[in-house]
Order: sequence, then structure tokens, then C-alpha cells
Amino acid sequence: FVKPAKPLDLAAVLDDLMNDKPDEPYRILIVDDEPDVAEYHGLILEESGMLVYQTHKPEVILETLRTFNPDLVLADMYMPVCDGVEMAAIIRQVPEYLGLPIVFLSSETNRKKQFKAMQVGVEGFITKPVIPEELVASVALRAERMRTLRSLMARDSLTGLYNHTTTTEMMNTSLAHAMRQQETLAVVMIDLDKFKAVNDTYGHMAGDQVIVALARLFKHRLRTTDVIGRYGGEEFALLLKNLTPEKANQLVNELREDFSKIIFNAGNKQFKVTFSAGISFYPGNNRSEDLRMAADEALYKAKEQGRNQVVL
Ligand code: GH3
Ligand code: MG
Ligand code: MG
Ligand code: MG
Repeated sequence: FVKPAKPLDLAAVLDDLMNDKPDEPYRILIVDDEPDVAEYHGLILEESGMLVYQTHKPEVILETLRTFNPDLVLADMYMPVCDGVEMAAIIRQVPEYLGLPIVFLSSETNRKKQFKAMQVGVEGFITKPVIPEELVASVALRAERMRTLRSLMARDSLTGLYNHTTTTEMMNTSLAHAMRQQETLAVVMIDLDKFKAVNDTYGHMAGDQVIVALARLFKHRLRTTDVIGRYGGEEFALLLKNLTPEKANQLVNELREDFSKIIFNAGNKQFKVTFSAGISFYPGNNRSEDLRMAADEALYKAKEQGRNQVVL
């Protein structure tokens, strides 16, 4: 089996730029009332390196989707309790799963019945008995597209950093992780100083350049385990793992100094920009909202005390 040539994958390009973790296997959920059939198809997909979870309970599909979070659902069309079309209709009612590929594995060749399934948003049909290469190829293609979509939705297009929604989610998961592992977590809120004046004086494009440059500095200087998010237009959030408050403070101050030295060009004019930062810490703040609020308060203080500084 030869993987078909892929078109330019913007998300993968962004991911490479970010030095993200290596590709994880596609996650495939197989729904079939007959365990032997599910087992057989599962083996074919696992053989090609995919991660497969099998269920014979379409009636609790939403719960399974939440816990397994698949890139694609491969479902039998006919099941006694809740048939495939009904199940697909349930999945499509959840906005989060609008893009999730659903493929039917079925011996159904009746066009009318297939059409009914397409109407609820099923991606395609693979007829039984399957040709293993065909099964792997059609699943891989769709799962890859899902991955691309997910990655694009999670990131900000200007900088490639995590967007607001993803950053907030990661704040929750990072805190939970820190609590479980008895590690520390620093939340850093960063806001560019007098940025409105930068836009007004040098233009919006020059302003965008500044945002991109700061994102680049963060990517260069932080560890791959740290989370970098564009929290708002000219606001950034960093999640730094396993640092003492002193070390976190020192690191952010170094970033602040390095950034303040960058000379930007707009036409024939040159200018510099600074940022202010507030840091909060776990342990000390034990809920994600508290961490966020404490970092916001520290940032506010940094602004009030004259900007271009870090408050812990
Ligand atoms: P302060 O030091 O108090 O933060 O002052 P400020 O001017 O930075 O704060 P304010 O919130 O008043 O203005 C933020 C400005 O950031 C307003 C907006 O034009 C600009 N901004 C937000 N997002 C972007 C963006 O994506 N690109 C550019 N170029 N400017 C942006
Ligand atoms: Mg069946
Ligand atoms: Mg702001
Ligand atoms: Mg600002």
C-alpha cells in the first residue's frame, strides 16, 4: 500500500514550524453490533498503524466520542438497537462533531437507502466484504483531513500559536496535570504596551509584524512542553511547567528585555515596542479561573506601575 501524494497541508506546516510532538496515529472508532466483524476491520486498520476502539453500543455514541475523541467513525449501517443512520443523525446534532467523518461499512447497495444516509451527513460507503487496501486508504484520507481541520481550528492564522479557545482548554488540562503529577504551573499574561499608538503611528501592518515577531521569540525561547497562546489581539498567554516562581519571573524578564531590543521597520521609520506581564502560580491558585484572574491582576499592576515590567 502506497500513501497517495498529499496536497499542501497547512496545519502540518504550522506544526513543523512549532516543533510540535510527532504525528500521533489516527484514532478510529468502529461501531458494529457484531464483534467478529468489528474485530476484523479493526485488525486491518491497526496493522496500518492506526489506533482503533471498538464499540457495539451506538446508543451511547456521544459518550464514546467524548472519551475516545476519534478522527473518524466507521459504522455498520444496520444494528438492532439504533441503526447507523439514526446514530449519524445524533452525532451531527452536536456542533463540535459537524466535521467528524462518518463512513458506513455496509453491504447496502440500494441507492435510495444510501441517499438517506448521505442526507444526515455521512461521508461515504465502503461495501462489505472490504478490500483491506481500500479500507485503509479511504479511512486514512478522511482522518488526515479531520486532523488538518482540527489543527487549523485550534490555531491562530497570523502566528500559528494556539488561539483563545485552545489556550483556555490547555490551561484547564495543564492545571489538572500539574495537580496529578505534583508539579508547578506558571500562567503568564502578556499585553503589548501602548500598542494602539504603534498602529496609529506606523500602521496596522507594522503592528501585525510586531505580533508575529513576539510569537517567534516565544517559540524560539520556550520549551516544547510549554504552551504559547495568542489570547487576544495583542495579548498572549504562556503556560510554563515545572519552574519555581523565581525562575519563571527571571525567564519572562529575559523575554521582556530581548523583545524590547528588537528594532522594527515601517517605511523609513524605526521603532521599538515593549510588553508588560503578570504571572500567577500553582500551587497557590488552585482553580483555572483563579490562575487567570491572578495573572490578569498582576498584569494590570505592571501596567499601572509604568509598563515594560513583570509582576509576580
Ligand atoms: P496598554 O499599554 O494599556 O495595553 O495600551 P494599548 O494601546 O496597547 O491598549 P489598548 O487595549 O487600548 O489597545 C490595544 C490595541 O491593539 C488596539 C488594537 O488596535 C490593537 N490590536 C489588537 N489586535 C491587533 C492585531 O491583530 N493587529 C494589530 N496590528 N493591532 C491589533
Ligand atoms: Mg449489523
Ligand atoms: Mg490589551
Ligand atoms: Mg496593550
